[in-house]
Amino acid sequence: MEGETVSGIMQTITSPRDLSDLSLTEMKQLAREVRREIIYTVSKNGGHLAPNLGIVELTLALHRVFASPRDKLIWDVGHQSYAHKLLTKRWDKFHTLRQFEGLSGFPRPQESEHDTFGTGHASTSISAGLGMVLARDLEGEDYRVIPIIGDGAMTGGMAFEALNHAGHLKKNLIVVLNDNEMSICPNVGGLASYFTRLRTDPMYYRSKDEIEHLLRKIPNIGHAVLRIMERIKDSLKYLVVPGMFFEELGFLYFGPVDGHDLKCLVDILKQAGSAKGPVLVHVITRKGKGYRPAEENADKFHSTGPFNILDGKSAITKDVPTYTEVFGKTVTEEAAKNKKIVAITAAMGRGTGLTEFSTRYPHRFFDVGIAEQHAVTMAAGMARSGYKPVVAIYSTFLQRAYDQVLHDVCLQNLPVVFAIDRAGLVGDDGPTHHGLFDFAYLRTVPNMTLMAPKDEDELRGMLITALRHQGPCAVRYPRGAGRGVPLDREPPVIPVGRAEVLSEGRDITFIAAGNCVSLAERAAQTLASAAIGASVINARFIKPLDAECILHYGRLTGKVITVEEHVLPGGFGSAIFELFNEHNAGSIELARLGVPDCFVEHGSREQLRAKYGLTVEHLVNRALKMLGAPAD
Ligand SMILES: Cc1ncc(C[n+]2csc(CCOP(=O)(O)OP(=O)(O)O)c2C)c(N)n1
Repeated sequence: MEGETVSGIMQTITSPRDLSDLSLTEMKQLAREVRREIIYTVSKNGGHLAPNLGIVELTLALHRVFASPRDKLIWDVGHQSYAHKLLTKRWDKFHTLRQFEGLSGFPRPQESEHDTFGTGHASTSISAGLGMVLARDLEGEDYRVIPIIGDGAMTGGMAFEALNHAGHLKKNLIVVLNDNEMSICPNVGGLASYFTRLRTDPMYYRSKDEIEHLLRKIPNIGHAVLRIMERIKDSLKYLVVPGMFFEELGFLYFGPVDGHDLKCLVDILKQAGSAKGPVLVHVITRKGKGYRPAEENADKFHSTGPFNILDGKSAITKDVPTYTEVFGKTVTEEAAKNKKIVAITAAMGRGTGLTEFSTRYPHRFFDVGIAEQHAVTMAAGMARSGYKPVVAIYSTFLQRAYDQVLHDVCLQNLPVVFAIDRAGLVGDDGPTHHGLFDFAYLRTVPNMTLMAPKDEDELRGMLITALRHQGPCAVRYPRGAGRGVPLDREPPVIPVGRAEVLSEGRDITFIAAGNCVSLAERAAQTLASAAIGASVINARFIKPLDAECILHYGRLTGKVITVEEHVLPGGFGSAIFELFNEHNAGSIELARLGVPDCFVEHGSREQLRAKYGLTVEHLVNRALKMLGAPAD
């Protein structure tokens, strides 16, 4: 099928400039071709289906009106950039989307000159755009800068900070708001309600120009009214101008416009392109547009694995629960026993496994929007007031709330539980989404207790431990299915700072963190068949470390290999190194296995683990090398 769909209009597009030669009918045909290609490729490779289907016409219109790469399109989050990729000379590689060494699922400047700014985390586009605008003006150049941001991403604090600044600077900037009423799940907050009012009140469905135009048409009266309108501008504005909020910030507001009507889109973008100062174009789109299963289940199809095109059913069968599911179930069970437990998510209720909690305990569930910083400080406030907040955030997104973790939670030693999902290598979403830095950024903060479970049953125990603990506690666990271990026993509370010795051997010690424990166990088994005795320690706590146990086995064997799915600088192995250093145990030979000091690309987790030496074979070879034996 690769290349098979390169037919029709798409074949004639060698550069986005070619779009300006197309008739409206041809543009519509092109939109159909682009949609078909996206549906087909995502059904095979997985990816962000619904956001991309919703933005096809808008992408076509943007490329028709603006001259990329001279004009800068900046895709907020960047998960909706598939149509942009297809129109910017990447059609032939599109079948490699999200695959190892293939096209990224997000904009990457290394991939194309049309990807002007790398994205993956939400709410950055307006700040980045404003930076480009300032550079442009300092250079005396005149290209257009166009951040495209969703209504979900607009709930992030950074977006507000940037709007506030841009309105003040009054420089030419065109912000396109792609409003589909959805974040991953339905969007939340006052801003979302405001957008709904803009969308639904027919009174609002007129642009300011349109109103002026209409008034001018009325002989005599029209001009007089316009003059009065100027005088009582502000009060009248509240009545007839829709985007008052943006206007107050200093933006000229255009819209709302139907985001699937190519002609209207092109017209309004042209107007916006010639306006002076910052403008905001409010575009209404439908998430999942053109593929019924995605339209009906936009949250499920926000990001999907491979699926069957005919019925939208997942092509992946699974019988082992994911870590996420086990977390969700456990926290819901615990909430039944302890009414002080509340759950907080930053727009990732489904992704973090909190759906059941939200239906069972709607008053104790808080979706704050894409606002990780606010989520953490809000949790601190609730903890201060006697509650037990569980803040469930992906490892990569918690990076954004580092100061809130440090200054608002840990400094006051507040009992907030951080459930850190998608830790380690996440696979096909790539460098913006791998959770490879959390040991480093959390273990340096005083008062923090940091755990990583070896399997999904231990996750339950750690969660219960964290819920009983009287200070900040973080449990970090990986994406995907657990190890399939039994989950029938009552999970025990784990003594804080106590590691688990899984096997004893006198030749070498593996000390592993989280999901790398199983690698160490299998490596020890392989070594045993060569009469080499390896001790295997499941660290369980990254902080505080079980110093006694680790030093004992380190001294016993004299050789230690640490294993972690995390970057080596500042990671778990570094913590062990510091421990040995503090206890004058520097004579213990130490090798640290993990991800080197680099950003890891996208690919399957197996491919990435193989590339970065996180395989049983690699562990065995490293042990043999340390023991002076010839490696395979
Ligand atoms: C800082 C951050 N937190 C969470 C996410 C996860 N995330 C990816 S897309 C998305 C929803 C974005 O909604 P919107 O901007 O409206 O775009 P849509 O998918 O609806 O087109 C979220 C929460 C993220 N990318 N970045």
